[in-house]
Amino acid sequence: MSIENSFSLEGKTAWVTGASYGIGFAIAQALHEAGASIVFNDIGQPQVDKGIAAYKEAGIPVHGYVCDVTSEDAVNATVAKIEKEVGVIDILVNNAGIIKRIPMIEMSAADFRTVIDVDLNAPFIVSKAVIPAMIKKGGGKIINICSMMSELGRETVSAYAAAKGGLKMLTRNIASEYGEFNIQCNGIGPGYIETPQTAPLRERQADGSRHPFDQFIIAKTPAARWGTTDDLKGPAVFLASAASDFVNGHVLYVDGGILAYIGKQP
Ligand code: NAP
Ligand code: GCO
Repeated sequence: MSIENSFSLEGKTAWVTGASYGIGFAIAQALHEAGASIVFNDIGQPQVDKGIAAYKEAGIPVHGYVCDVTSEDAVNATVAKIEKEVGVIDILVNNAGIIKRIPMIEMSAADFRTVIDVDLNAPFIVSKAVIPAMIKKGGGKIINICSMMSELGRETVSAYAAAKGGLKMLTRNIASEYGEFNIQCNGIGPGYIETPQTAPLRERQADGSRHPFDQFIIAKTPAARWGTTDDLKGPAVFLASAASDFVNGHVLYVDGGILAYIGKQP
């Protein structure tokens, strides 16, 4: 296979969960540009409609579905619809995710459970729903969107770190259990990326100065910048394509070097 063809996704169907905007939208754009048919979902029709409009503006034909990924019934029904209306899912990107930034001892068990539900239980539910058809088809690709918090902790994100740490191990376990069926399950671990999810960490201060956390991340990142969703496009195509057929159970950190760096001396 030529190196160019090994990165092609022509003829493949890709489902990127929670991809109305943000990282999921960018990954869907990249998979489309590599040739895949794109499916996405969101938790309500207004959000799906908004996403469809955004994809249309970007010139990307998509299939949008209302689906709360924490609901096994909703996920199973959506997979059946996708398989009927689009085709068997060749590439699954478990992107949908939330964060609640609350000091642990102030966090309710309900809030903790909600984050675990979306960020860890949902990737289990969705992966479980798509793997049988991948096996029948002769293989597939699963990409779990992990995090710096798959490796590191920090104040106020206990539930998120627990979920993303678990997601790293779920990634390794799916790779272990289904690798023999030509299913590769890997993770992408974005660093700090400019999206709505991190907007509160980048807000300008009243005096116009940068947010203290913004300055902290710049000092912790060798690239001395926040990532953009474009930085994730190439890694996503690599892990979704035949170019990574012998890569399994790996988390590819796209972090500008944060995990390698002690941080710039103040
Ligand atoms: P975002 O801007 O907050 O977008 C999250 C998306 O997930 C939204 O479209 C949201 O839909 C959807 N979603 C949330 N709960 C859902 C549910 N129960 N069912 C279906 N869809 C749901 O987040 P992002 O920054 O793009 O992050 C995307 C993924 O990357 C997340 O897993 C996040 O943890 C991870 N990540 C982000 C960063 C970063 O720096 N931004 C770094 C590392 C990892 P609604 O609009 O309806 O809420
Ligand atoms: C936070 C941020 C991070 C990023 C990302 C880093 O509050 O620390 O939201 O968690 O979202 O996960 O990789």
